[in-house]
Amino acid sequence: MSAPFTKSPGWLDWYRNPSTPRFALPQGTVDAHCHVFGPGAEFPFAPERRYTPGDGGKEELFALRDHLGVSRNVIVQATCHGADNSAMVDAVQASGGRARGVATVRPDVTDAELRRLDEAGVRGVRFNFLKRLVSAAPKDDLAAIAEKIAPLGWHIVIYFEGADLAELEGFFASLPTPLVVDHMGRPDVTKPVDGPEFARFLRFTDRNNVWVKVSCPERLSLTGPPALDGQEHAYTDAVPFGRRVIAEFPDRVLWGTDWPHPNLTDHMPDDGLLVDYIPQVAVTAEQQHKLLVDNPMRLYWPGDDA
Ligand code: 0GY
Repeated sequence: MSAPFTKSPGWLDWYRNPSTPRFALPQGTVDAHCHVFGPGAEFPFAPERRYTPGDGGKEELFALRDHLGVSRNVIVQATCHGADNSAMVDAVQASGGRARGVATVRPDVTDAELRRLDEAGVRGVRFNFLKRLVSAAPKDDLAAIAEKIAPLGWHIVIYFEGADLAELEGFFASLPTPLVVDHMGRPDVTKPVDGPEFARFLRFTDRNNVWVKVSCPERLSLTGPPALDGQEHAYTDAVPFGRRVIAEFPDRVLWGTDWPHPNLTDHMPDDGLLVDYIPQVAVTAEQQHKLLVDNPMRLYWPGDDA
């Protein structure tokens, strides 16, 4: 069956033959930020979507997991599926307990639906503030969702651009659950790591209920991936930001691949090289173990052994 969807013009598909990482991930590593796209023929993309991706289904995600040496995944609802969580939930349920989910829900979601999602393995909702991805949701609606999910012990994943934190942080501070920030709050990595914008982000993070994904150097970087001539390190301009967050908040950082990497326009990362990026920012074995195993296990599989 072929997908009844046409990919957005210029869409870059995920990298088919990722290299084997040179960095050996610790046993029990969690990829705490990835998605599934469809397949569109089975799980149609949402009418309100801002992009139409190529398919990237659960079998391919699980194959990448095994290839990289990852143990578990956190599958975050992608905006191309709107608030229809079927593809994400199907993947979580097919994982045999090795995946958790983060959903998108509307303010009128019922308690019965939330319980169903919880039983399926969902542990949070995502609030997205990127105008190119979603129409702005009224803050009252988001607050209503937050009140509904808080009793389940879930958290809220927040996705915003660094420059928007000043306007949003009062609202974030009012939310009643732990917060998990996507991609380090998307700093402008051409600005100094010691500058006022990132200082604001670090201050915001300096409270106990905020976690940070040290993810997506490929999305933040302007210097880009390693050259084909074998340059040793990738995404060097993002490194100081990742290092700083991990050094300051070693017990509340998470890592993820972001596979299948939506909306990249200039290159598609080799996921093996994204793993090799990790020791550039988590520079000790202790930092690496917290980032990759201890922290995500505490948030998504509390009480379980890695
Ligand atoms: C990411 C980043 C992006 C897209 C989405 O759900 C999504 O569509 O998250 C983006 O375009 O920056 O985290 O995958």
